[in-house]
Amino acid sequence: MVAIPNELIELLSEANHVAVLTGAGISAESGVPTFREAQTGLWSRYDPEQLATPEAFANNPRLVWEWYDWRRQLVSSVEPNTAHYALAEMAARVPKFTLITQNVDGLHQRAGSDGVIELHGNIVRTKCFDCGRIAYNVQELQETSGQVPPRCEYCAGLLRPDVVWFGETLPADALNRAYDASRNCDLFFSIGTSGLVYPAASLPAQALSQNIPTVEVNPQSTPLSGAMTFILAGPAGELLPQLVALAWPHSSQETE
Ligand code: BJW
Ligand code: ZN
Repeated sequence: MVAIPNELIELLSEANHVAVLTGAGISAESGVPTFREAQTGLWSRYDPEQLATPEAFANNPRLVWEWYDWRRQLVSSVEPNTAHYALAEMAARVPKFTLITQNVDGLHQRAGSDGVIELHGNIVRTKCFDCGRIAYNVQELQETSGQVPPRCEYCAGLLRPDVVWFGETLPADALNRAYDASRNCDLFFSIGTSGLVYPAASLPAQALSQNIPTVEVNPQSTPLSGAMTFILAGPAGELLPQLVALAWPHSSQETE
């Protein structure tokens, strides 16, 4: 059992602005595989890092499309877990709350979180590899053409998921808002991320540069751990509900 420090409980219950960065680990307890832990079944022989690149798509668009199709189906078949719900509840308790995610699975939104800053896009959306336009009728395009991936209605370019691959830039507005929140919050959480992928991994350092206390929630240590003010070394699905219940002992029961 991981002990939650009283100092952290106090900081959270008194915070005016909490900023949270999440990664794949927060969805692990929903059954969504993380990036850098073993994948299962059909896709176990592929390295996700090798598939999440424009080069991989250019070399083998069908393989990459089918991998995302598999992940899209997987994500739609699972439910948000207690960690996603605890963050939605935290948002309702603090005056200002900024939720920044690297995840493309939409599980925060399905747990009731509003205004989520999506740094790496969303797997549900599809766009054109060439002209960048969003495609809305992907299923229909696929069925009528029989092409995998289907092609753009405007320029006949290949369609791809609207996510950010290695070497691609993050949406500027999302990144600016994430930097701003990380520098201006009074408590910063890094939850379920290996802290290996930039620029997302630089957000905790932004908070620390302003002497803002930082918290890592992760069963494993990461390159960020050494700099963190608090470490909660365990699964987010257990620790976040505990933390919320300790910070707001009376109110959390009343609203459920
Ligand atoms: C639990 C748990 C439980 C398990 N509870 N926890 C600076 C330095 C070095 C390199 C770079 C740099 N700046 C840019 C780069 C290059 C590159 C990069 O970072 N490379 C590094 C890998 C070295 N970055 C980029 O290319 C980015 N673009 C960019 O910077 O553009 C400007 C530019 C352009 C051209 C040249 C140079 C600069 C884009 C990065 C895009 C990342 N995209 C992906 C795929 C998204 C789509 C998809 O989902 O398919 O995003 S890769 C993948 O990694 C995905 C994730 O969002 C991201 C982060 O992974 P995450 O979430 O941390 O997952 P894991 O699996 O790594 O970790 C899970 C953690 O959970 C583990 O720690 C577990 O212990 C933990 N856990 N169970 C809590 N129950
Ligand atoms: Zn196009």
